[in-house]
Amino acid sequence: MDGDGGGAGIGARVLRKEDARHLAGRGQFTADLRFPGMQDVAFLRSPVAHARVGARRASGDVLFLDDLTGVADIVTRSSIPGYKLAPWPVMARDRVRYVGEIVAMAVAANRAAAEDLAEQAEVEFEPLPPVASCDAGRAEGAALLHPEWGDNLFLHSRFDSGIEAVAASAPVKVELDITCARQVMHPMEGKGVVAYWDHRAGMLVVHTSTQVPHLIRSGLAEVLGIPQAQVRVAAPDVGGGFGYKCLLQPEEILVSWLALTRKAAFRWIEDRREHLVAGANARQHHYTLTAYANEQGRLLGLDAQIEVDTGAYSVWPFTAVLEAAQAGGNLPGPYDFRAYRAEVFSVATNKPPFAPYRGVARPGVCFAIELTIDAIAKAVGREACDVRAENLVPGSAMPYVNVTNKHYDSGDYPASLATVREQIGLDAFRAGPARDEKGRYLGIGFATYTEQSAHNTKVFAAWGLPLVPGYDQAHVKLTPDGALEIRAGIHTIGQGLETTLAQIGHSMTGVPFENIRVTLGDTATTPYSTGAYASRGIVMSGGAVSRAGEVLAGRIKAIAAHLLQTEPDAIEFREGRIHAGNASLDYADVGRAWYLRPEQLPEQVNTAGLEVTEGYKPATDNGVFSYASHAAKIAVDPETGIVEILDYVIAEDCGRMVNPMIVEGQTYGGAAQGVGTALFEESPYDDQGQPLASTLIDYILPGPTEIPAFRISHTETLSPHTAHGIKGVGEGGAIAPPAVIVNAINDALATLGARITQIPATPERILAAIAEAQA
Ligand code: MCN
Ligand code: SMO
Repeated sequence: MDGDGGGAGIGARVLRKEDARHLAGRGQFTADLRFPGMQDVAFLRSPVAHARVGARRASGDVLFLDDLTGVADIVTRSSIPGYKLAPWPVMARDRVRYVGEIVAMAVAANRAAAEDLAEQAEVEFEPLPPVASCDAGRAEGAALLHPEWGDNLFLHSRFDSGIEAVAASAPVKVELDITCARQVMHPMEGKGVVAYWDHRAGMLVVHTSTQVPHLIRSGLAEVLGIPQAQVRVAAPDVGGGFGYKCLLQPEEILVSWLALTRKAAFRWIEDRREHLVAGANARQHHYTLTAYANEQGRLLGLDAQIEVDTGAYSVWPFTAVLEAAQAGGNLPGPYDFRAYRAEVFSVATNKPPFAPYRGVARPGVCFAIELTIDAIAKAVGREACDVRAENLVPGSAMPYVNVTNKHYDSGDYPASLATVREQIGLDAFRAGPARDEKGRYLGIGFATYTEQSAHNTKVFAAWGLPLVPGYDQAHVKLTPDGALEIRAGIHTIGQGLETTLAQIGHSMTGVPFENIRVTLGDTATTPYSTGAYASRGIVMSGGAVSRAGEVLAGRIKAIAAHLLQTEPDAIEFREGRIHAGNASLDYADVGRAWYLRPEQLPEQVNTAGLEVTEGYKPATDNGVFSYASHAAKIAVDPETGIVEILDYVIAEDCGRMVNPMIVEGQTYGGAAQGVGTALFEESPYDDQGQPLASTLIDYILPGPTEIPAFRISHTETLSPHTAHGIKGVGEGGAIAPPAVIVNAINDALATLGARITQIPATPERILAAIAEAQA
C-alpha cells in the first residue's frame, strides 16, 4: 500500500489543501475571531532592563500581579543536573528583569483604549545594575538576576571524551572566536490569544496561535490551578511558528485568567513592536574553539567553550537550556572524530527569555564547525571542500554513533557534498577569475549538516525534558457516506500537514484524496499530541495516521469482503474504489453497511467500528537523522561590503518524501530564514539592556531581492526505523546558510587576508574586516 504509484498518495506532488483558503484570504487566524462582548487587552511593559518595582497605581480596569487570584508563576523544570529554576511571574512582582516584561494589564472595549489605560498606570522603578551580555553576567561581582543562585548561570555543563593526548601531539592547531547575533523569529502572524468561558460546557476555551495546543492546555491548567478537563485549547490557522509559538506565554495565561474569572471573552494580539522587544529571542551563541588536525587536515579533536545568552527566565516547557544542551551535543556535526571537550555556559541576562528557533542551536553549531573546517583547510593549504569530504562520516560507516552519542542511522554525507560541489561548479570556478567584471571578489562556500527528527522520549530526557514524550496519536474515521476524517493533536503552522497527513491516509485506505478531511490542533476533538516542533510532525503524526489507517483498512476490508463474498486478502483499494476480482464497491457501501445495517454483518465483522485511534513511536530510541549539503557562490563588493548570492544549491535527504513539493517549500523557506541569519538579522542590546532594534527599519528581514533562487535536489535514503522510511525536514533549510555564505565570503576575501567570524555578515563588518587586514 505504501505509495500507490503516484496519484495523491505518499510521494505525490499534490497541491496543498490549505492553500485554497489562504490564497483567497479566507484563512481564519486568531485575530479574525469575534465573540460577543469581547474586550481587548493591552500591557504596560517595563521600560528598564533591571529594577526593583515599587508602588503601583492605576485607575480604570487595570490589573497588577496582586490583583490576580490563583495564578502561579511559570516554573519550568528540567532533569539536567545543576539546572537552576527561574520562576517567571506572569506580571512583575518585586523585580523586572528585561525591557518588555509585563507590569500591568489593561482591559477595554478596544485595543487603543486599553493601551491608553495601560499608559496611564504609574509604577516606581528603582534601577538595579543591568546584566546585558554573557561577559557582564559572568564577570566577578556581577549583579545577580536571581540572587538565590549565587551566580548568573542557568546551567554550566561539560562534556569531555579526552582531548589532552590530541592537544599535545597534533601538528596543526587552529583557534577561532565565533559570534552569532541575537535574533527574533518573525512569523508572518505574531502571537495572539482569544479566550472565553463556555457556559454550556463549563469550560475555559482558549483560541491561541500555537504549535502545541495540548501542551498549552496542560500548562494553562497547571498555572491557573484548574483541572485539564476544564480547559479547551483550539488553535486556529497559525501563520508561522518557527519555535516562537511553542511557549506558554504570560499573555496567554493572563487573557485566560480574565476569561476564567470574569466568564466573558478577551483577546490580545501581539503587535510587531511587542514581537521585536518583548517576545522571546533566539540564536545568540559565542564559541571559543581550538581544533586539532593532522597535516592533511584530518580533524583529530575539538576543544570548545560555548556561551548562550539566555535571557532572564526559562520558557515552558522547553527550558532556557535546551539550546545549550543541544549546542554542546551537536557541535561535532556530521564529522568523524573522537576527541571532544565542550564547556557550555547558559548565562542569565537582562533580556527577554530565549527560545528554540527553527534549527534549535544547529545554525550556530553548523556555523562554528564549518568555519573550523575551512580554517583547518587554510592552515594545511588545501581545498576546503576536499578537507570537508575527508572528515565527514563516510557512508560505509553507517549506522554510526558519534562522539556525543548521536546515532546517525543512514545516508551518505560525502555523496551529498559531492553533488553540491558538482552543481556549484567548484572546479571550473577555481580555474576562472577571482574577481568579476565589476571588481567584486568571488567565493564559494560549503556546509554539510545532520538534522535530528523523530526524537524519542529518551532523547528529550537527555535534554532534561521528561515531560515531552516521543510518541504521537491519530484518529481516523470512515464516515457513513464513505469519506475519511483524520484527527490529530499536532498542528499545522504552514508546513502542510493538512495535505501530507491526507496523503498518508489515502495511501493506507485508498479513500479518494478529495474525500479526506484533516482536523488538527483542538484538545476537544483531537487525540493528545505534544505538537509540531523538532521536525517531528510527519514522522510522528504521519506514523500515527499510517498506523491507524492500517487498522482501519483492515476493518474496511473485512466488511467489503463480506459484502463481496470473498476473503479480506482478496480486497484491493484502487482508483478510489474497493475491488475484488471484477466486482467493486464504493467506500459509501462499506460506510452504510457498518453504520446503518450493522445487524446484517456477521459477528466476527460486527465487533469493531470504522473509527480508530492509534499511537505511534518509531522503532528506535535515538531519533533519526536527515542530512543535507549546501553550497553557494557569492560576490563581495570591496567598496560597499555588500554581498550578492550568485548561485545556491542544496542536496538534501529526508528519507521518503511524502510530498516532494512541500519538502522543497520547507527547504526553500528555511534557507531564506538562514540567509537572514547570515547577512541581515540582528537584535542588538546596549550595555543598559535596552533593545536597539524596535522597528523593522532597525531589524532587517531579507526580502525577495535578497533571497536567491535555491536549486534543490533530493536523495531518498529510507530510515530503517520509521513508517515508510520518512525522516523530518522542517528545520533543515535554516541550518546551513550562515556557514555556507560566510565560508564563501571568506573564500572571496582570502586574497585580501580578511576573515569574518561573526553573523550577520553585514557590510559594516565586511568593510571592517578588510580594513583590519590591510592595516
Ligand atoms: N514533509 C514531507 N516528507 C518528509 C518530511 C516532511 O512531505 N519526508 C513535509 C510534511 O508536510 C511536514 C513538513 O514537510 O509537515 C515539515 O516536516 P517535519 O520535519 O515533519 O516538521 P513538522 O511538521 O514537525 O513542522 C515543524 C517544523 C519546525 S520544528 C519548524 S521550527 C518550522 C518548520 O517545521 N516552522 C515552520 N517549518 C515551517 N514551515 C512554515 N511554513 N512555518 C513554520 O513556522
Ligand atoms: S524551533 Mo521548531 O518549532 O523545533
